[in-house]
Amino acid sequence: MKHPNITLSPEITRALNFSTPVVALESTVITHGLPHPQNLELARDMEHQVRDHDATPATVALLDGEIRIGLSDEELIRLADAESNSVLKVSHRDFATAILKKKNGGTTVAGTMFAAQLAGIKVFATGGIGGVHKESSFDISTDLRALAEIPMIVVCAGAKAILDLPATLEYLETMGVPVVGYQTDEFPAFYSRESGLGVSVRLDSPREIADFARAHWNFGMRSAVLVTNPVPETDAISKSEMEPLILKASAEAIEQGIHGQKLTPFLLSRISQLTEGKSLRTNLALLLNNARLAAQIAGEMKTNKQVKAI
Ligand code: PSU
Ligand code: MN
Repeated sequence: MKHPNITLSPEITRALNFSTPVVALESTVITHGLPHPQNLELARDMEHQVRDHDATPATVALLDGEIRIGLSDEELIRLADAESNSVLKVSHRDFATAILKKKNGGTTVAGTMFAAQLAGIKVFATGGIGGVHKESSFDISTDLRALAEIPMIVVCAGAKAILDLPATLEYLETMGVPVVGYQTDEFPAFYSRESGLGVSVRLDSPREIADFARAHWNFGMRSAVLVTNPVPETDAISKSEMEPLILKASAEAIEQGIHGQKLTPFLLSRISQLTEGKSLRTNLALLLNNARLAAQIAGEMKTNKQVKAI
């Protein structure tokens, strides 16, 4: 794949040329979603999880205005060490800014999907997708538009619980995005395994998910397949425990006038403080759990003989 602004690492080029499994990983979680030094450990651990399950990790980010797919350890360190106000949070509208001003940037779910599809990557792991915010129903993450428009399997632990989850699910339904529950009938709520909301289909194995995605795309659909993978029970925090803390953090955000790109990072870090770090551990656990499942799905996308280029 040749694109003037995109550079693939030699390892990713090889994996794509030989059609071996590749999993895209986002980098906003490194630059804006987690504190230092957990962000660097997480970035490395997610790559390990993917490798341990026989796929190649393709972390996507912007370095000096160049879109990079597949990073070296030095490059991961550069991103993780950057102060969050010196590095951009790159979604669709921000690519040109980063390219023109030669900036470093962490790509969001939407930004990562956009870059990964240009390289031909079909499977992507994140923590939780963005959605419709509670604080303002006009604050709708570009992640939802990307899910509507980009054919890719996106593995997450549901939408972040800080969001208006019913509105987020309604939006996905309107946009024709299937919401798969992995071994569950219930839409997971990021920190919690339960939300009281349903998924559009339950599937119980990576193989079934790969078959489902092929059926969706071979039939002509162009949207993503959103796979929701509940956080492991040992790391989950119950909905009833989370709810008052989320309400408190949300009220503080309104009081302090925090909105736009800053809202999600503010809420995540405030909730981590309010739970004395417990929610941070949950966030790390669900990210690793998603990397693992994504690698297994990527393996199934490649091993099944019916694979058809899309
Ligand atoms: N998952 C996490 N932590 C994060 C994110 C996902 O565990 O910080 C990031 C993703 O990059 C997602 C972004 O795209 O949060 C959503 O930001 P916003 O609500 O501003 O669109
Ligand atoms: Mn937003």
